[in-house]
Amino acid sequence: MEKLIITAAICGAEVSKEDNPALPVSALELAEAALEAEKAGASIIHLHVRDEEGQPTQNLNYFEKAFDAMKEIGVTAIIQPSTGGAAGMTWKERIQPVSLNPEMATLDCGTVNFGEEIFVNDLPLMRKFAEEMKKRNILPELECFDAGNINNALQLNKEGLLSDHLHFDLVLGVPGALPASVKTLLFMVELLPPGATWTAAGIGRWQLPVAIHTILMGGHVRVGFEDNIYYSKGVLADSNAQLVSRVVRIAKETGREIASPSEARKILNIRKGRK
Ligand code: KMH
Ligand code: ZN
Repeated sequence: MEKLIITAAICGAEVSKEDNPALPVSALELAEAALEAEKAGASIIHLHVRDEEGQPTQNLNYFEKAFDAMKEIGVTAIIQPSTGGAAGMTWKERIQPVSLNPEMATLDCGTVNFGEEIFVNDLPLMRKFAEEMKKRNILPELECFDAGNINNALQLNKEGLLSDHLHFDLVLGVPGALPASVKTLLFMVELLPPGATWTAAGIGRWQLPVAIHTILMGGHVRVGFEDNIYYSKGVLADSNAQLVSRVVRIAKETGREIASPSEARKILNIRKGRK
């Protein structure tokens, strides 16, 4: 099996310090959390940013500050900004971090109910994101919250809007979208085209079981506070790195080695020339 790429989704847009005081929000906190997660075994940092009030924002300045802080303290992992932002943001707000020419960025592949809200990703919006990423040689991580989202990604691919290598993130357990279970994970994976790589992320209490099954199935794993703030039932996680470390321990016990950032770049076919 390929070495395991671990993505640390360190902040997200939906949780707050009230939910877990260890949530990183400032540029420095994000950078420190990223470095700690990388040292624990993460090779991708999925990045959302917050303003001074801790509210989600897609403002370029905040992304720039977080990128700079990460570079400054020695983060070498792939920094993957979100273009999803928070439900309700316009596409113009959401697309801002793409102009930093990151190696990767998320590309959300369909409209879904997202808790009490609707996360809007129609095909014309998806095309705009895909075109901009293609132009800038950014590898999109194709975020799929439900089975139909995979079809949308394949439609973009048919239209020539994606890169040669397709990389999916199967996000299972968002309230309103596809629930997490071994059956739904398998169902999603079987819909993927040959040659594609995939990561899976389970929301809330599904983070750990999805990670365990994914390790055994040969996929890659995403953990972190964006998707889950607990270490175990009723016990808050101390840090994103703590969640990454557990995945590393489990993977090693099963004989699956952990990919370094440069190995992750090779697996994902991230070409030189990206920032
Ligand atoms: N916060 C969610 C509404 C992404 O990063 O691209 C969307 C999200 C996906 O987190
Ligand atoms: Zn996200």
